[in-house]
Amino acid sequence: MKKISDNSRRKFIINSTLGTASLTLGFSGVSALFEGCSTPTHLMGGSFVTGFDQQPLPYDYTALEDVIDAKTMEIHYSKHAAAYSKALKEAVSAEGIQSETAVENILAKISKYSAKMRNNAGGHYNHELFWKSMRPKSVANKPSGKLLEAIEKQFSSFEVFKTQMTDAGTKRFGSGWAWLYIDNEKNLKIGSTPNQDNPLMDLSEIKGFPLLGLDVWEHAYYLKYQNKRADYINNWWNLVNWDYIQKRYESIS
Ligand code: MN3
Repeated sequence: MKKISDNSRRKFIINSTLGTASLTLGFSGVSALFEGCSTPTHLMGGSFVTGFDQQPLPYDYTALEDVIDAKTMEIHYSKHAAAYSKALKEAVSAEGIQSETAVENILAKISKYSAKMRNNAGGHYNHELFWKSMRPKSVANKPSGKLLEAIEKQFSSFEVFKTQMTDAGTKRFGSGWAWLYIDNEKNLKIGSTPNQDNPLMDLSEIKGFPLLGLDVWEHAYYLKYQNKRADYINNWWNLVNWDYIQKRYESIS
């Protein structure tokens, strides 16, 4: 990792756009964006920095059809998630936050901001992660390498891990998310949050860096699964893009 003095690093970040900073400085530079926040800086991974705009969906609305129908994907991405991004930008403007600020940086201090900021910074971040965390259905879908080793060490097996995260999603009362995240001691953990909260938020009961998030709001599954959230979750495991989750893990471990 390239060493950059604290002073020049801060100066560079102040003077540069978020995109340039994350591309040029990698992990150490992005970490500096979070200095002074309650969330540990070492947990903030490399190029995994989120801006305020929605990124293009990495596949067609029909691509996940076996598990999530195209209509649900279209409404979820183009209505629900788009609305979070739009409202986040309104909240950012209302609170005078600079346009190059990382969403992660806002989440780390979310207790200082409005409910509108909390709901929409969380909603935007969570969905940007969610879309990238999926890909068209593949059989025998599981992680490998260092992430698989860490999962097996922490949860005894991949199957036990899946059961526990499925449980976290199924039992979340009302709307929210289930998470695989890394806590402040760099241990893998499973947990859930209500509404659009996530482990990056300073006021969250579970704290750390999210690796994988599962949306269990009814808007994510109701057209195809109605009240059967457990069926949605069981099928959803076939969609997880473990290559991407492994990259997130490797960027901070
Ligand atoms: Mn959603």
